[in-house]
Order: sequence, then C-alpha cells, then structure tokens
Amino acid sequence: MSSRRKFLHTSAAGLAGLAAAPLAAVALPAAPAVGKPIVISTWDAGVNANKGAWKILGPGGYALDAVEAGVMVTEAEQGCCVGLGGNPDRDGVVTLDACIMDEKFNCGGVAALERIKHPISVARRVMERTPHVLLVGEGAQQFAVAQGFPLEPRKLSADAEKAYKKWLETSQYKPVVNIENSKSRPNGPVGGPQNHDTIAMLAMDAQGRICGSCTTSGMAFKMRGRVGDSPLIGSGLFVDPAVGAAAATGQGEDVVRIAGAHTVVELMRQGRSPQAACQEAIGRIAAIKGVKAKDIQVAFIALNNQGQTGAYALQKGFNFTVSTTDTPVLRDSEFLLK
Ligand code: SD4
Repeated sequence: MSSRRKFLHTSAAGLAGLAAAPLAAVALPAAPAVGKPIVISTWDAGVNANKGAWKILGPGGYALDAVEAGVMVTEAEQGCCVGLGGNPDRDGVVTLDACIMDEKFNCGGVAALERIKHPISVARRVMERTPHVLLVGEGAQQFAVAQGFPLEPRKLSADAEKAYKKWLETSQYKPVVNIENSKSRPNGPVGGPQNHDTIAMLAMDAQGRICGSCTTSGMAFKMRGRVGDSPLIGSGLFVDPAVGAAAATGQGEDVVRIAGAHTVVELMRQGRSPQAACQEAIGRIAAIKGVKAKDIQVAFIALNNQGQTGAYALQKGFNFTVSTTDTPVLRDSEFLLK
C-alpha cells in the first residue's frame, strides 16, 4: 500500500474508533426541580423587572412569558442602557440588541434595531414566526413593522441627549465601568435607583421550564453598526434545559471572545455550581485581558435546573436581583479584582 493510501486507511480506522469510543463520563443532570419558580436578573433594574416577571411566574405561568414581560418593564423605563431611552451610538442613533431562548433550544434575536420600543418582543417573534434566529438593522425593523410594532420617533431621551452632547466634546470611546448600576452613574442616579439598567433575565417556572432573555442599547457611543454579546445566543444568553441557563452583562466584546453564557452552562454541566461556573468564566476573561482587565466590567448570572442561582463579576459594583416570591432581593455580586 502506498504511504498515502496507508495514511488514509489508518486515519479512517482511527476516526471509526473515535466514533465508537465511549464519551468521557459526565454526571447525568438531576431531574429539574419543579414547583418552585425563581427568577434572576442583572443589575438593580432587576427589581422592577422581576416584579413584572413574577406576575406571570407566581400564578404558575410560563417562564418564556415571564422573561419577556419582565425585561419589557426595563425597556419601557427611560434608562441609560436599555430600550429607546438608552444612550446612542457615536452617530447619535439609539440601536437596540436583544435575544430570547426557551426550554427547547428555540431562540431568536435582533441586533442594531432602531425605533422599536420592545426589541425583546421582536426577538420572540423572530423565534416563533421565522425560520431564522437573528435579524439585524433595517431587516429587523422591517420585520418588526410587518409584525405590527409601531415605529417610534427618532428622538433621544433628555438624559441621553445630555450624555451624548457631553461625549461629543471629546468623542473618546471609553466605556464607563458599572454605568448600568444607577447608584454608580457618573452623574448619579437618573430618576432614582432600580430604574435604568441593561438587563438579562433567567427564570424557571413551576413546571421546571427554564427560559432566558437579554436586552440592551449596547455600549454607549459605540461605532455605528457595532453589535455586542446581548443578541447573540451563546454569548449574552444560553439555555440548556438539562443543565440550566446563563446570561452576561458588561463589555460585550469580551463576553463574545469566550462565548460567555454557553461557557457558563457547560461549566455547570461539568458539575460546577452556578456561582463557581460564573467565577471560572470570569477568570478566563481576566486571564485573556491581563492588565487591561481593570478597565472593563463583565459579569455573569446563572441558574441551574435545581433552582440554584449564582453570579460573579470581574470587578466590584455589579449587583443582581433574585425572586422566589413577589418580593425581589437585590444582592451585591462577588467579584475577582479586589
Ligand atoms: C454590550 N453587554 O452591548 C452589552 C452591554 C451591557 O450592561 O451589558 N451593559 O456589550
């Protein structure tokens, strides 16, 4: 046999062997916890958003409806980082990113969507009414309008207008760490706490179904056309019913780099608790960024199918909200850079 034929022969045999080889033992996930609804979301916006979600989860409703309705509360608030009240891109245009995922791997997203009040609902329509998972820009808007979503005026909120004018004085792109947390905004809370944040939400309903959502106006003063992690399934959000769900917030580029939410879910599959999984994913980002890690914030939240939650951030200042009743509990996250 010629050496090339021999090589092909042996590699084919090797591949066949690989296919037949048993996979490394992985602990089988326990059956999902049922009867104990729970919802977790990012930042202090989660307080109002969780209340919205609980109206559905509390009486036994579907987690997908809960994660949509919950983040719609934040989208409707005129805050810095979510919905049409958000900060614009460097050309002065608000562009919105969102995605949603259910307990059966159905998912949908929109990116760089303009003039639509509830991008999360458009993401759900993408999931339910198209053969695709992601629509962007003009096409996403065209789809939204065809689905009956009204086109809102192209107008910045008063706060965004002010922030944009200030930014134009230097035009330096420099994301502000923890800008999402209303307590730590450079100009202080705008309109009070629990009001103005980028939001990702994970929920398990009374039947043990886990779903997630994520919606944002993205990094303030980003390049026109920039898309972050938030509308990307596997980066900003991931759900695997056999394991749990995870979501991200903060500097999207660095979440995408490690396929963040998917990484957290895979770490939980390997046996990590939600918090340990978030911590390990943050550690990877820190290792990649090196000394530059201090210039960014990234945080993950996670929920496993036993109803346990966890969160971890790169730096101080990230908080998240958990609800197991109609009273949300706001917690400060553990963080890496002390
Ligand atoms: C982005 N991850 O567009 C988003 C921003 C964010 O809290 O989550 N801010 O990169």
